Amino acid sequence: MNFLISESIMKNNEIIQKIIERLKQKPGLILLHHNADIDAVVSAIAFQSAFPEYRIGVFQKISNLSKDLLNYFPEIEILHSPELKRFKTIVILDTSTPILLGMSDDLPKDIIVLDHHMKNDLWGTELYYCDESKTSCAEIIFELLEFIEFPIEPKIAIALLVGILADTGHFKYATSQSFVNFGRLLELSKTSMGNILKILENTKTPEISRRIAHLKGAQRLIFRQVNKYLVAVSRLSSFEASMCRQLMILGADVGFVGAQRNKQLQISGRISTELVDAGVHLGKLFQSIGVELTCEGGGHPGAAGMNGIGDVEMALNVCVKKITEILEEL
Ligand SMILES: [Mn+2]
Repeated sequence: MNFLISESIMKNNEIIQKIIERLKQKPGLILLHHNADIDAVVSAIAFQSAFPEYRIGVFQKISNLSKDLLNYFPEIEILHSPELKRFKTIVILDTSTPILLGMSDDLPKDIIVLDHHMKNDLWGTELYYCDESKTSCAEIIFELLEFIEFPIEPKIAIALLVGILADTGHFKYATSQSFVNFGRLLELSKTSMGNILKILENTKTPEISRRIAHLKGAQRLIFRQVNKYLVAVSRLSSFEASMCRQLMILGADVGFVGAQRNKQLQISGRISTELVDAGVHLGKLFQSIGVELTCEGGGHPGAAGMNGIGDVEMALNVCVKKITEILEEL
């Protein structure tokens, strides 16, 4: 037994064995959240390398950054709005709740879910492995491949490295285990750190639509000061998560960006690492606001989101009110 095998995999050995058994039923589909980010896409690429009879699918679209990354993996094909019935097994990666799949079809009962966001009971499947201690889904897939002793090719290692780098925010949210995994993958990748950084750097094309969204978001920005903290809020119809990052760059300690799409609301949020270190967990905050507003909320301590039916203006007000209460206590 490999002594480096993740503790979490060992602790959940029973469920992992069941998942491995279920994966034998082919053909299968690897399903990603809509607007699939880099971590989701590289996780799918690595997963597919070990399970070639699985296709990769997404409802709606993958993110623009992921599209750029796929230039490095021209052989990868992504199915758009795949017909679920065609597949015997469905594996959902990097997706914390069903609504994030962006689809209306009913999911089969025995789907497999592999995730690293906040654990919840919305999936209704027994084959749910969620390791919240991981800063990327890429690490979960890496550990799983190691566990089944699948030989990881350099190109797959590169994909996973890019995923870890992206989801840890260039290691800002990395744990010691992320570094262990990163180091081992770097060795397997037979390439340099510089090259990995370059790949991720090249995927950052701020296309004009994104830059226009940022500038509009800046125009509509409002903020308030709570003790020594700055809370900034804006509204856009797209690129909310990206705008949230811009708010942080501008100096906000907390950023919320909301979008209203017909009856649907979507809110992205971020808080500074200082607030995370002080014990604030934005994912948990969104989860509790979600319960109150009958939306689905969740995510990481520092970056999280919420969506559902409702009025975004009202929901943003609730977010600001709740975070203000927290900040006043600090
Ligand atoms: Mn992820």
